[in-house]
Amino acid sequence: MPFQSAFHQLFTQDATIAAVVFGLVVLVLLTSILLSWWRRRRGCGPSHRAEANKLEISYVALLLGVAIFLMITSVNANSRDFPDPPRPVLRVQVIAYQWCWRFHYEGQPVTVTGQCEGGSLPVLVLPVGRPVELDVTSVDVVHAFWVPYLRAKMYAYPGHTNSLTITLSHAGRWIGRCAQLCGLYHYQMDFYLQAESPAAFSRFLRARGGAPAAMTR
Ligand SMILES: [Cu+2]
Repeated sequence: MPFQSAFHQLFTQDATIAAVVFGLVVLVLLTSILLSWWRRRRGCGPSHRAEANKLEISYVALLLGVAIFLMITSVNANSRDFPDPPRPVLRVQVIAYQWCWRFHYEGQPVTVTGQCEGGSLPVLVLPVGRPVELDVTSVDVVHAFWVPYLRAKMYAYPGHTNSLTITLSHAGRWIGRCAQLCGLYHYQMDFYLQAESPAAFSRFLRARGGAPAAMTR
């Protein structure tokens, strides 16, 4: 999925810059502590210099340069046009509520939910290699559907549906979370995304009274 690679690129770049800046700050801090300790040992007190204009201006210029670079690359990535996703073979309604999730397979008598509070998390089972549209909504307050593995997040608003088409490349199981503070038990709003081979996915639907033939094309 093209948006995944755009996000991945930007995230890697930003995380690298953040790590370098953090390293520099720690280095300057440690050097200052060591220098001050060294001066005290030699009997000289702290420096009486009140200003270090050149140093401060270079510091501000460096930070400004980094901020401008981050802004330009972010705006560029955001303004990129991505090709329309392929036509989905399956639509799943992702319904968020305080404080768990419900997944309804459209056109099928299949709805999956769980007990986030008790730790039995709902599992969103999807077929590998097939485009699936996730229609994300909420029945109460604003939540956000977030699967870190997918590099994608979608807000779940009450009375509105946000759609996201994904194609999973291989079988696996990944954690998903609510990424919008939505109340007291927000932290419990986790779920699993599980990708199965189309045959296993058909079995999953059939076991719940679904008709998998309706999905394949
Ligand atoms: Cu939440």
